[in-house]
Amino acid sequence: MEPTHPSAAHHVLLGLGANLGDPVAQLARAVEMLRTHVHVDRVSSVYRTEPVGHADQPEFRNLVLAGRTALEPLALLREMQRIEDALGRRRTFRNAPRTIDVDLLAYDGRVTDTPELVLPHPRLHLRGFVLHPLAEIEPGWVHPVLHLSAWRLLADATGLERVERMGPLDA
Ligand code: PH2
Ligand code: MG
Ligand code: MG
Repeated sequence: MEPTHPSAAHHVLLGLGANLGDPVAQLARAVEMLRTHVHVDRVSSVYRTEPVGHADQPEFRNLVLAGRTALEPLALLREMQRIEDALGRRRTFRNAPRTIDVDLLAYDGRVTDTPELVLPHPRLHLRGFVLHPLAEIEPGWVHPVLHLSAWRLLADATGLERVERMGPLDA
């Protein structure tokens, strides 16, 4: 097994999405900016996904990355928001189109529910745009509340939005 630096010992899963501007370029830029704070182990393919929630908006491009960080969850969240701001995110309404969205899906096996942060992400097991890329890179990851693997969550999910795998981020 690859040695883990003790200061980057927390396993994290991040979900990224974009549907304004140049979505794939913004995903690539966000992944690069995240490398300052997260040792990135795996990045999924880019997926073209049907918008969930607010239907009348462009298709999304989504990916999931797995890595390790030394930051505590709220400190990581702050850095993620800084990256969203730097890439031109405007906060308008819930589920609005966005140049970039970076969500903390999971942090170690932590389970928490506070106004700032809910872990694991409360809807990750319901969303094809998370489950498909997650099952691609970490099929054996176990949801700490549902106690089901990513692969199982995807296999059992019904009525997911349309999701199409496009290819690697850098291709
Ligand atoms: N993000 C949302 C709401 N709906 N739909 C898709 N396909 N992809 C997303 O990333 C997404 C969404 C809120 O963050
Ligand atoms: Mg989101
Ligand atoms: Mg978000």
